[in-house]
Amino acid sequence: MSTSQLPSVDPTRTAAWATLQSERDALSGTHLRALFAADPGRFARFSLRLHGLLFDYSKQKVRAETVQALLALAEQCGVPAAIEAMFAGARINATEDRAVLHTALRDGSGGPRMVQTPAGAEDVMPAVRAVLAQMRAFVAALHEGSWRGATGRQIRHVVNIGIGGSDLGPAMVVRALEPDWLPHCRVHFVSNVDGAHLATTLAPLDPAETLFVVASKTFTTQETLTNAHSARAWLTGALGEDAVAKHFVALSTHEAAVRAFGIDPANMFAFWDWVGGRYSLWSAIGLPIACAVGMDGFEALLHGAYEVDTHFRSAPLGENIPVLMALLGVWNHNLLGSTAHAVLPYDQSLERFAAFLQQADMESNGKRTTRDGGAVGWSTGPVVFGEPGTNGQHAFYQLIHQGTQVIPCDFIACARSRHPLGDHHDKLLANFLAQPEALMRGKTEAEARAELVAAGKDEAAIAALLPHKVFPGDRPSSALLLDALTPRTLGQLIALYEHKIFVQGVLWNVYSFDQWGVELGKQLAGAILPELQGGPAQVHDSSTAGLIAAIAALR
Ligand code: G6Q
Repeated sequence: MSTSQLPSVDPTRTAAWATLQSERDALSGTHLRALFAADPGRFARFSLRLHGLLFDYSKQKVRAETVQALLALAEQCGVPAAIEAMFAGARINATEDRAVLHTALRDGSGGPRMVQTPAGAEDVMPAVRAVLAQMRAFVAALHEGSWRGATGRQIRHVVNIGIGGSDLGPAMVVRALEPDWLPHCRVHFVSNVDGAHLATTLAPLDPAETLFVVASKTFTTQETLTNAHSARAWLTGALGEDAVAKHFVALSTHEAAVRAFGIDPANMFAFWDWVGGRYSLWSAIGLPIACAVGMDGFEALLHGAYEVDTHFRSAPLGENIPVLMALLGVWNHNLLGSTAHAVLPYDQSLERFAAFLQQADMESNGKRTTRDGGAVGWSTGPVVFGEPGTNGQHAFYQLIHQGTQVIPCDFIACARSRHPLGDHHDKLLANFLAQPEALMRGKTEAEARAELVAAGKDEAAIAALLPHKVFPGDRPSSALLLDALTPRTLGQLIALYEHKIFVQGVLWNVYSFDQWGVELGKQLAGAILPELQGGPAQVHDSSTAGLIAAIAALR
């Protein structure tokens, strides 16, 4: 294992942890309402601005002393050194012996960015810029029509075939940037090995106008290769073998496998082992984004992320938004005991954001082994979930308001809509503001009683209804307010969460950039497949064997 792994620190044995436990006890009898009432400057004290973006954490259950203790925890767990190690290209993904350098993909400084290799330090920027130039030329050719399909027709549909990190990020971004889509070319995503996904996507498309982007870092992923082979059969069935050259490109780190599939390496867009799958939308994996919004749009996305990278690397911890997001998450999860975290964008364009974050967060920090190979003695990583508001309000918010568990929420909104329509956006924002206020304040018995009296209820009805109408409040949330959802602000938003996740991994003393659980899934399905296809039976538990037999009987 690399010697440049991050040091292993038990967060619960730091002095700051003990202070935080005292803070928890000190705050336990104090309602968030009281914290607001006691300090008219609370919003100003607990909010930060960055390039037009506002982060408000004043509705978190903290006071100044709590924040000080959280910042001390970051220091004592080595967060500043870890940030620097990541940006310096150290091989901090120690279990895979790799650097973590997705920030280089969006580095707009014009300077070098070094990756530490066993042979010494190497500047990655010439290769990064070369791929960006290759992407720019390809996207221009596609949109201008100089890259045409095998029959000479212009490409109207780009189908990205990938899964996990090679799907979720680009799919989320393309969906989010719908107002920026260029005309004449639509981008589609196929990820699931369920044949329905490919079949229903291809059904309305014409092979002569369709280009496939096979996105796979390893180019060995079963689902992606299965979909890619079926897509190839669909294409060659209509246009012949020679059509592959004009209808398939690859995004990968694995040139030999791309060649073996039959894609000319000239049509391959490379990236590198220091780009983690779930952090790869900034790399060649972002090609479908560039196809959808153009290369200028893609570079604006990179620029937004670069602005946050600069902030993350240079801002003092107390003014550092991703660091504070991470620390508040640890406070809620480890000290206050919440087990879930809701991400609630009041923006329909961000309908895939929670799904993207689920992977980024839960695959990164869903770990139980410390950096020195021991068992963690603290909880790592809440369950992340979410849906756009206001839809979620009519579904699962009930549990957030009145359930027995406290679920901290991130409320995300844009001040301006890209789809202005009557007073829709005012109503959306009214809900974005009302929900966290209600979670914070709750509704006291006296307030609930007054409402019931005003509604004309008699005393018996009031007595029966009152316990159900009380809301405890004191439920924490943060707000992220953007100007409008553009490539640049979306880049900022994603990078904030990426760095939050990184800091939490440092605090929880886990390796955030491996994913052995994903690898396990890849192994297990590969072992069972031959059995489903008539191969010899293997030894399984009785449930798995029973299910295999039942499938065979049904087919
Ligand atoms: C991401 C994970 C995982 C990966 C997919 C696809 O961080 O490693 O989600 O992205 O399994 O892998 P390939 O890109 O290699 O096909």
